[in-house]
Amino acid sequence: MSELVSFEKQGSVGVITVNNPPVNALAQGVRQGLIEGLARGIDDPGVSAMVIIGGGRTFIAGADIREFGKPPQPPDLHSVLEKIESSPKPVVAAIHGTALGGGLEVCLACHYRVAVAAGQVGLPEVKLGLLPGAGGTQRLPRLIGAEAALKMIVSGDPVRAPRAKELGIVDEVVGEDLRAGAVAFAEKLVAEKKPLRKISAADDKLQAARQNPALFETFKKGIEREARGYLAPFKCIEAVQAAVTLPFAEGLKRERQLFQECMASPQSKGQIHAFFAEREATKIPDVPPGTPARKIERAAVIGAGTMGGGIAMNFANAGIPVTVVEMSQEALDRGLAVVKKNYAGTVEKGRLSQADMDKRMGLITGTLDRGAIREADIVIEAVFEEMAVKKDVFAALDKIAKPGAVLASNTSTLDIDQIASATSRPEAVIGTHFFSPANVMRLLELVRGARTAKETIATSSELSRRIGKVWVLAGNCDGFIGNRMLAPYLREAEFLVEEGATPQQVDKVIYDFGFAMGPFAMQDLAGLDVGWRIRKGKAAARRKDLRYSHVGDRLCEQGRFGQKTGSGWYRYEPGSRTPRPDPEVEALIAAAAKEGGITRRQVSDEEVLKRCLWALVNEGARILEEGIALRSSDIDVTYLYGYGFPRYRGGPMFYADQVGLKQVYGDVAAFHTQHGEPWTPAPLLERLAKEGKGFRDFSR
Ligand code: 3H9
Repeated sequence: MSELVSFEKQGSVGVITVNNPPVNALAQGVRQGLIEGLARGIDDPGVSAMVIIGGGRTFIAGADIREFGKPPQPPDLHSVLEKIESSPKPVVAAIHGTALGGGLEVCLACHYRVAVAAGQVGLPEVKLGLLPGAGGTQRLPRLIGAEAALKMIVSGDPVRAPRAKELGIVDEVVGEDLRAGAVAFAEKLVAEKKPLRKISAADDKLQAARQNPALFETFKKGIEREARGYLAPFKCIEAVQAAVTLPFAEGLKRERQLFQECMASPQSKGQIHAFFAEREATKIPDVPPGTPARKIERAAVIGAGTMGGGIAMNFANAGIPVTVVEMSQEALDRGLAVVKKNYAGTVEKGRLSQADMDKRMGLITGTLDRGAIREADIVIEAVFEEMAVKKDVFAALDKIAKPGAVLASNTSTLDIDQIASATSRPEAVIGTHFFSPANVMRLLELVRGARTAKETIATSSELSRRIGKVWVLAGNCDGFIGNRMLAPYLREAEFLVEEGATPQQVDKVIYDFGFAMGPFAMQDLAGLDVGWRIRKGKAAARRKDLRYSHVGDRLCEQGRFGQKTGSGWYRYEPGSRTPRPDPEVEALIAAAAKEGGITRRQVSDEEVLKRCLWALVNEGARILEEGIALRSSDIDVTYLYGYGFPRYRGGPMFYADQVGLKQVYGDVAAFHTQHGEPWTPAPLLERLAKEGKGFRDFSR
């Protein structure tokens, strides 16, 4: 037997256990072991049925993603499944943890499935830019109908065992002792002489879809907006359609073809990169697992503004009591009313029960008394983005907070070391850059100051995990990872419009590339005033010999702060979020260009794309070389989760690697010749390009 799969007899039931930690992925040894285990059960006259179960914390979480792209090693998964389904003795899948992707496909080849109540099943391949490639798109519709299968396969979201039972995926939800429950279930099958249920031979559940051929077009239309730019969701639909229109064997062939198409596309490479990048980001070389961390039982947030309120919701959502401190009753009432309104909106949409909303609101306590933070294990300051204000707050926190508490600043640009210098405990100070709206956006940038203790990092990262954030550790510099890269990106976007592009052209190019929105629509949404305030603070230090676009400042001088004031880079009809081009802005741009001595010209879409993207990448290269980001994939995670970079392109640094750094460097060098100093190629970009390497090859 393969080392990764064991076979044991329990009475007359052969128990085949997969032991490939951490997630029992279907590596070559597991596939081989499953075949061997089955053969033993089939050949042994003392065995009347078999159970396939996962050792450790989960059933099988899918194919081994790390094997993708390598030469395939026999046996392939198809032949394993074929052997399971054609077994003359019943095979029962016993599910705990997660049965995902190829793992669920194994279950679907079994004749019956049982699960513990906390078990989950799903086909998440679409999230990796793929589709279930081992019969999942053919068997699931035959088991639960095409419509329900489409929902699961195209969303990739798992369902819990009780729901899986309702759908018909799971035959029985068993008690905590899964093995005992599954063996008893198998014994009963034998005793009652139940038939071998082969899903591949079933057909009745497909009838509804056959009578409603419009189902697939309607489904496609329904996902068009959300799945814009993605290949895999549409291929998933095609594959399910094949289940309805073709015999099983033909459908399998079609599925395999579509799977290969997805696998060969750059999208799956980008999405698989994103999967591993997100996990890699949590690994901090000098803060290994096991680093002492403080348990967070209570939290406090200073400031009940948009950010403070959103941050408080994160704690309440995770069941952590949180005190929100404000300066005036009015500001506190306003802030808490917004929190309540946000929750009420979610209740209205049916995504939260009233009871849960009440519970969460009950965890949030508002106060004007700063002394109330005494109990908190972490205090997050979320006041005005101004150094003097932040330092005052930290000096006060230092006097009140209990020893060992983490003192965090929610800043998007400011120097964490300076903030920490206002306290007597810089080791407890860390930056927590939440993204707006803080209760929705997944990204959290943790910012490590020069003296931030490992324990502070370990505590903050554990907390990030608890509140469901994807987090990245950044070094301390102006703008950290995300906003430092954003600055040259926005700079180029504004230069491009001065040179002859329009905001709508730039936004369309970036949107069509796959971003959630272009730079101008994004600024209008975020509000132009914050950036303006920051720019004013830095005006004295700005080098007058470098080109500077005044258009953004002029807009703010006219009170055009974006959507919230009804106008910014665009104008907005009352109650509408649709950006409309504004002749007044065009005039402003033309005037600024004239003032700057710029002759306006036709700017190509290609130039727009390259200048915006390579501005990000060139700064990303500096960030990497300086150690502000630990690895290029951390930069990708930041952009995927914080800035709406298209996931199927893997992130800016991965995308640059795909294009080839030689090409990227060539473009940057050409821009440098044309536009001067701001385009000085980052030394790392130049070096890697000349060595024929990519950012992925860089390590410290
Ligand atoms: C597929 O099945 C295709 C088939 O349809 C057709 C084939 C022909 N492979 O997430 P965690 C690693 S496609 C290899 O931190 P959690 C992961 O990188 C697959 N490695 O744990 C990490 O490694 P490290 C469809 C995998 O408890 C470690 O395991 N399946 C795989 O938070 C722990 O992972 C999926 O897409 C894998 N399949 O969450 C499921 N999965 O420690 C993908 C995980 O070195 N997996 N690793 O950083 C997941 O969604 C989560 O990992 C899971 C556990 C929910 C299972």
